[in-house]
Amino acid sequence: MESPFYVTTPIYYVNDEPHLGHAYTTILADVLARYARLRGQETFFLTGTDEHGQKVQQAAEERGISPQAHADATVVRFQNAWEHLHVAYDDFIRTTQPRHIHVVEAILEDMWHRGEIYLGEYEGWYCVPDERFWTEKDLVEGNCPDCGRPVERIVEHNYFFRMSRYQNWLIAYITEHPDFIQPEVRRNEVLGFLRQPLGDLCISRPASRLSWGIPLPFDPDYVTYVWFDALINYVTAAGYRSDPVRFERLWPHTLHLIGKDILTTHAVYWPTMLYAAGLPMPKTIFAHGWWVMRGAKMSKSRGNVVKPLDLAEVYGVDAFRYFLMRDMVLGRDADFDEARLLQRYQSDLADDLGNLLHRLVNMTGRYCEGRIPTPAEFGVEEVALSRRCQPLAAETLRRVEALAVNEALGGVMDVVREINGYLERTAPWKEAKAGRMERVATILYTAIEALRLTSVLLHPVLPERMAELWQRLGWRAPDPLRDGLAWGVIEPGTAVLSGPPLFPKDMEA
Ligand code: ME8
Repeated sequence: MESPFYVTTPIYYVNDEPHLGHAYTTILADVLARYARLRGQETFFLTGTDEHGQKVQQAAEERGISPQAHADATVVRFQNAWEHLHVAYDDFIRTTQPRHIHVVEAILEDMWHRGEIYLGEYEGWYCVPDERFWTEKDLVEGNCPDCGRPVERIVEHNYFFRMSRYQNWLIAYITEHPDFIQPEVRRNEVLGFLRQPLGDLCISRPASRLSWGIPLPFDPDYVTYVWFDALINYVTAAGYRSDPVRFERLWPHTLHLIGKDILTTHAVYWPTMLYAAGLPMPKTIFAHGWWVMRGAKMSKSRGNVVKPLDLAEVYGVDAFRYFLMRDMVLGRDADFDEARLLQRYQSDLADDLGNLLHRLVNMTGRYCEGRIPTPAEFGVEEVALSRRCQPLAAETLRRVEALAVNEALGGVMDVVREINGYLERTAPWKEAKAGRMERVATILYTAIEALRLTSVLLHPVLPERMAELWQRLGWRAPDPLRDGLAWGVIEPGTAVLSGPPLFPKDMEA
């Protein structure tokens, strides 16, 4: 039995409009989940929204509505965006849901009773828009080091989690589990951070200043710090305290996908919180790079935010997904360049893949009465192509498992190009002219079967376009889809369908 696969995205601030960065992490999680399902693993893919905190409270006040009403109105932007981008999550968690609030309360209560939380005094520089305290030395010219805006001096009583206790444990755990924080550059960054003394974590905010949060069960004058609340979403949705059997089965196989901007919260706060709560660790925390524009991080203040839905509108949703997956080496930053998207679209999708289908359907129409032909004897070329195809599924799934999605896609597209090369060399149109129809049948069958196999391996990235391709080939994809990963699956005799190009070239007009 394959182990289960549990993948999470960060839960996004409900106030934000979905942008390219959100879309990237979410599509990546979707692609990994779809490949895991293809492998036959029990798969659970979670995304959601982070709905408490100052920013939501402020935005609601500005609109003159309750924070909950504000969250209810804005969450749909994420839900609609994911639906539009063909994201098939299994669960969407909102931190304002009772199921989550119960778990946060239970964890706080338990940690309070076991002395993991104490009341102390907090003094520091607070950045209101970022909802974060900074120390004197963090400040850049007296301003918030993150957003550059002015900070306020605040002294107050607050509750603290004894995070400092777990510094040595965490260093040892990270060192002994090389898969825990990935990629290596991020693991080293965390270990570097842990060379400084680790303080305790302030986990409350006075309700007088911030009321939009989960009240501490042992002191209702305080609400839970938004990160302490938000991180817990991952265990809530996996069934912690509601379905212990499922939780035990899934949790040790968790992959948290995050952007590198939220590494410390996930790689330092979260593991120590889990450890203090007596819970096991997730398998991997993977921090991917940023999409940047000419070297600069996209941000609203810089005015260089890419709206994913606008791009998907122009190039088609699946092509947009393909570009994001093909062009980012996981872990590194990638420059977002629309010219590159266009180039990928035209060469990989329109020329290599779409055109191949078009040619095969046309030739099947012309030479084989529009039906998938029965092959005769395989020659050297056919044996070579089928040998190239047979290990492709295992190779692709292995690369995806190692989180090398761009390489996996590169490998499949190499085979698509080889099918084109095979057709050029075997030239079925010449064989037809010479009246060697058995040879035509063998060539078309082999090329169609090879294309069908590659299409199953591209389906996690191009779900809608590949379903369309199957229709054109008259192929009814089996359930489970993995049965379609074998060689020799397509049935001779099925009618093919001609239609408009899979990836039209005049879309930018
Ligand atoms: O941080 N390139 O939510 P958030 C790639 N609520 N990915 C990017 C990106 C970019 N330019 N910009 C953003 C939060 N992202 C918290 C998370 S989790 C318990 C709480 C992605 O709405 C990336 O995944 O600010 C990043 O981690 C996430 O958006 C931040 O989303």
